[in-house]
Amino acid sequence: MKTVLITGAAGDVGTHLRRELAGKYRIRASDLRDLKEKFKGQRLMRADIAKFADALRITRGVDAVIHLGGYSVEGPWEGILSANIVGCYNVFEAARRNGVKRIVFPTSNHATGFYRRDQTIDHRVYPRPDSRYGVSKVFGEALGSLYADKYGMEVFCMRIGNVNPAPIDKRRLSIWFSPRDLAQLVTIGIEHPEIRFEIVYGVSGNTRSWYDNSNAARLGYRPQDNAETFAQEILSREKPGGDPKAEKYQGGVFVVAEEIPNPAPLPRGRQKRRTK
Ligand code: 15L
Repeated sequence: MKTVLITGAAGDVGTHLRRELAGKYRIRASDLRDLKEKFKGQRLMRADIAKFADALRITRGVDAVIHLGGYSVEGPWEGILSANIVGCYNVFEAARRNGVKRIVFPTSNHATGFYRRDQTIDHRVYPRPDSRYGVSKVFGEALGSLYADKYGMEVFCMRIGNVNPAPIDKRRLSIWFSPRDLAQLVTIGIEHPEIRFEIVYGVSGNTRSWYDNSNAARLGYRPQDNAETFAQEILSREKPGGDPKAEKYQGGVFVVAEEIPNPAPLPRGRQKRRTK
């Protein structure tokens, strides 16, 4: 059985993934925080990926890394810089030094959030980040490309939409990613024998999708869920209005917001240095 490190394992996506992959892989769960939900055989390795020594410690002896750790929304530059730029670099570099070849990098729809909602984009479009957070995800994709080309690492980038048991609003009808589809795509990222560097969209088979996800299909992805099942219910409670710019672009409020409440707090001691 493969040993798989999940960074940011205490977050929502990490928790869904740990539940879905339990028993399939030996999961090493790493986070700054306590795990809200615990699953049999999964132990926490507490780490701050902004510290290189921690990144080296957690990546030792694993077969693959799923690097979820970091800021998961728009926020102050300092938090993004340390968790998503420095932290991401540390995880890639530590994995390389420890001889870990395979990295699954969950990037985000916010790497391309400034494409309009009337556009369909595929994995070859140039990035159009909608936030500092989106820029940090583009950085991670670029780093993955460098580590694949220069060091022969195998990097699978998933531009994730929104992971939830069900879509939560109209925008998410286009980008919803069910937990079981997430697990299927991540498994492809870990197991596919021919990954060098790939970008795919981490979304279910949604009728209203903004993505041509043919690259994921080429690698064997067959989503089982479609947000359309929930469309009537979601649309009936959707309130009209909203910021016209947010409504126009795929990234929604990320295209206008300077900060969105962050589910992953900064490590103690760094909080005072937050800037707005
Ligand atoms: C993301 O990238 C975030 O990590 C997540 O919290 C959601 O905000 C999601 O995008 C989204 O666009 O709904």
